[in-house]
Amino acid sequence: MFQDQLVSYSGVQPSGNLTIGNYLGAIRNFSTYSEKYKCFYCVVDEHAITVRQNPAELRRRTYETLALYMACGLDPDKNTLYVQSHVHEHAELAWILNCYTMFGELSRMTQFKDKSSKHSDNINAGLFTYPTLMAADILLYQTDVVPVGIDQKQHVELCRDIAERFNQLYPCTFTVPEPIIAKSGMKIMSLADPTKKMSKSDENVNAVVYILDDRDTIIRKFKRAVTDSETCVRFAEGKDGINNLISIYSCFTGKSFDEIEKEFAGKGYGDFKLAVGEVCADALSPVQEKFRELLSDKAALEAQMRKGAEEASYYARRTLGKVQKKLGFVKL
Ligand code: ATP
Ligand code: LTN
Repeated sequence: MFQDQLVSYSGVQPSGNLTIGNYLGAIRNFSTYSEKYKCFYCVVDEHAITVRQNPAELRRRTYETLALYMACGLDPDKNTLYVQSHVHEHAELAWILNCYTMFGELSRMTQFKDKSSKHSDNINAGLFTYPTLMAADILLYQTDVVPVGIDQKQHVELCRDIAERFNQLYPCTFTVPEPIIAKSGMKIMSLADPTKKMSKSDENVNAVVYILDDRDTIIRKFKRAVTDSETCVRFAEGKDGINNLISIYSCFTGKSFDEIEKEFAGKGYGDFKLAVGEVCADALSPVQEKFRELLSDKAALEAQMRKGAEEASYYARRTLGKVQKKLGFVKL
């Protein structure tokens, strides 16, 4: 909390084209906090380099991610939208928090285990200490709530542990944040392997629906989604593919699982897949249109980045100054 205002904070890596998992699990929910909270939403480019990135693509995706935040309804006058590397306090606080985070804690992070097995040729120290940089992001802004998909819950919990440990040694330094995980859309699964999370860095483009995919591509990808050998549309254990499609349909239409089962009673998987594709394409179409308009004006996006960085720096500077003082760093 900053000056009696509750704070919401989240981030997305510009590490690939954003997916409907990013949209339904995270970005779509961000704007619901704008009225009640002071909101900070960051494009976390420093996190993205824990995996090798092509510089030109990273730069392009940083602009695109900011434009998508805005296209998904985040008003830059009501939310602080900015790029992580523009606020140097993130990296500085991350170093300090590294000294208050245990090797064993970081070793238990499932994202580290997943990513180090996926990138076995590049298990760098940044990949290992990724969660302390994320904790720095969150704690710099005295954050109360962190809206994320369920895959990030473990990182937010570690952030809480770090904050509590720090507060015990140096009282009242940080607000201890809570993860907020939306009931629907918390984990959208891959269309090719519905036991795996849909992820923007998946090499199989057919496994993933991107926010910017055109209508025909979206419909084709849903048509090809892996399901099972039954024909009846119902949510049940072991039917991961259909369960995932029901969840997606529910997220886009607001209908309950029961209502969906009734709507498709007597119809086959083909009809259902087409309907999922159509509601998804309909929902994304206005986002895509706004995105194109925003991306065509790079100077305006840069002005937006500058404004966001200035706003964020003001808060980040205050918290970092407080931390440095508590630690005993000499202030000149
Ligand atoms: P990468 O493939 O590079 O690891 P990612 O697709 O997992 O990326 P992130 O940038 O790590 O995306 O995540 C941004 C936000 O989107 C986070 O809050 C994360 O929890 C959420 N998110 C990512 N994938 C999904 C998904 N499949 N379902 C629901 N939420 C998701
Ligand atoms: N680790 C997150 C992205 C992220 C984030 C954050 C989310 C970086 N910093 C702070 C919430 C709060 C991810 O991979 N999705």
